[in-house]
Amino acid sequence: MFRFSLFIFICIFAPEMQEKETLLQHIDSPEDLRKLPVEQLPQVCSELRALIIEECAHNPGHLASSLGAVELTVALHYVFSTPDDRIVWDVGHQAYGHKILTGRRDQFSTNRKFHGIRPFPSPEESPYDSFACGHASNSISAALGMATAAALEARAEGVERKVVAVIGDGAMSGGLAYEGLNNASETTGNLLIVLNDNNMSIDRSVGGMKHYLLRLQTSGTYNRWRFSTAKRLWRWGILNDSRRRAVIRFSNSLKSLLTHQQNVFEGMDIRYFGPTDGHDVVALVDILRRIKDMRGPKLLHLHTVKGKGLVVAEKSPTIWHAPGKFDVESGERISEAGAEQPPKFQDVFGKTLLELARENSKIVGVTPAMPTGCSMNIMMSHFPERTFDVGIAEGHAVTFSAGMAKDGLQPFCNIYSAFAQRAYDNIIHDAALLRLPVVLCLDRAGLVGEDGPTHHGAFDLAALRCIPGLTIASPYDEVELRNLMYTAQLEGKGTFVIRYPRGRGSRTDWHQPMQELPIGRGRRLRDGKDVAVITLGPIGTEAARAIEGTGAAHYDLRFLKPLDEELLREVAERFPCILTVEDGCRIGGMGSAIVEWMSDHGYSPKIRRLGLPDNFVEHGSVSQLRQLVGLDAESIRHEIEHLKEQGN
Ligand SMILES: Cc1ncc(C[n+]2csc(CCOP(=O)(O)OP(=O)(O)O)c2C)c(N)n1
Repeated sequence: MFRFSLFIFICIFAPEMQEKETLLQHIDSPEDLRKLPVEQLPQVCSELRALIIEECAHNPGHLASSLGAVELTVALHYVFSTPDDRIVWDVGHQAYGHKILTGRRDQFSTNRKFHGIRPFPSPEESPYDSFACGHASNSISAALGMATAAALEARAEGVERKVVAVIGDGAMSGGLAYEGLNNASETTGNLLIVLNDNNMSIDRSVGGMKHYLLRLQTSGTYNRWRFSTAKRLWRWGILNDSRRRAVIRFSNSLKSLLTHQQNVFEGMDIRYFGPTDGHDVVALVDILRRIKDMRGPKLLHLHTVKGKGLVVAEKSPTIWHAPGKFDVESGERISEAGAEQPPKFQDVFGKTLLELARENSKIVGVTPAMPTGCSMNIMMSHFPERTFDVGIAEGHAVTFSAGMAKDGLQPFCNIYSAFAQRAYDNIIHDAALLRLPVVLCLDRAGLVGEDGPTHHGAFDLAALRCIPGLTIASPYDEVELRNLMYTAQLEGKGTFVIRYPRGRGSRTDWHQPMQELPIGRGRRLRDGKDVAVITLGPIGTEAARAIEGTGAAHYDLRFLKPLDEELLREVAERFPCILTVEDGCRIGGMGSAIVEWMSDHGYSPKIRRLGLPDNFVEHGSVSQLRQLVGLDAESIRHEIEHLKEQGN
């Protein structure tokens, strides 16, 4: 079925695109798009969709979300005067069409590649990218800030730019979005929130808002009547800014009465339009034109289909959220070769959690919207009642876990390291302060590769190290990950952080019986002289390659907190030079902890610290980025040799 539909799609569009001139070829900026008659927009959408599919097949990225937002993207750039009017994309993973229409068509083949265009919109790349993207649910707050700036500026200059936030129903589950909505009701600026509702996050959307949005219906006739009446009242001078809110409130109450339905957005004094079909580009242009000059906060609710236009993606949007390479003709995903590869850390986490949950009935799993991404879906399929996807809500995930821990359960809360930044106070105040037994597993710690600076798990070690009472560990390999997970769920271990990276580990024999590890104890992996290399976590395997043949010793610290003082004393007394290697920021991380310990205990060996630099590391493959920041085996070896020379 899929092959057939893809075949039809390619038959219709691909030959046309090869042989005929396309409209897209002539669109170098939204200015060019705006010169086209509205009737040609469906063709632009088809071409845009075909180009996104074609490129993502070879150069993987966030496919399904971008396919679902094609018509919306075209309509927004057609109606609004971008870049002067602002579009703020939430996450920005749906913005490939936006990139292509805003002067990056020819560079789109470099999307996400080292030195290529960025994975998410960024004002550093284009004036059309109005704000930082990557972490969910910030668009409403940022757009409200811009609308406020525009309103204040307009008082001085007389022209007011329009600001549009585009947010998915998944991102709408994040607390920050509600904070933005709550505050938005106050604005007199021209703010439009477009709710791109496809009933999907990466996995299925969850929670009350999802059910609410599914039920929300309004009358088209009523909306049309309200548009024209409001316009007339403005023209006659009856409606003005000071009366606007009272009139909106009155009309919202009338609407609730007529539709027998409360509308949560209208309850917050935000004008609500929709829900409407987000794939009818001509109708979208019409509605945007009609609402774009209305001042104050308004929300346009669109129904879209994630993966629209690619049948297999429409059917399995979770897999096709970021499917990797695929064959355009057959539609089959191209899997990595080699049967005997070590597993991904996330899968070892997922399978081990299930094993532990079978033995320990107090174990529960919590994920903020990443059940597939962190492999908690494995436990979820066996113990649905003990596994919780809480939506894109990292802070809540931690506090919710802490609540369960307080009353006797043993939560494993898994959050990507970079997204856990959102939960900093929750970790301190709600978990660590009471030493509650929450096991916080930080997936995607360290360099993550193509997703770039917003997604590198760079800061967790430095940020968490100063929190009293936490245990912080990182496994050298998959077997160690299992042992740490086993240890963390034993009685009396308090709040326990385990960080591990994206991607595969180093062992195919990972499925070993689990054993308890002594808290705060590292190990010597290799003895040597002159230089001691101390590593934390799987970056140690890269260091082990570098150490080969240099004569240096290798210690795996295993726990950043508490520090293994015996190990550090041995190193201080036996080695004149120490090299520390960590896959996290140099400032404040493991190297800093060791420098502090040495200083506090009266030792003064020569110490070199390797880690992530004091700048946001760009995107590229992990191996390219390791070379860039000096964390590849060759750079590490070079540092060892350099230290040896200095020590002699
Ligand atoms: C703070 C944060 N948590 C998690 C993620 C991972 N993430 C990226 S996209 C996404 C789903 C977004 O769903 P939605 O907003 O509905 O957009 P859709 O992909 O459905 O178009 C998630 C959970 C993130 N980017 N930021």
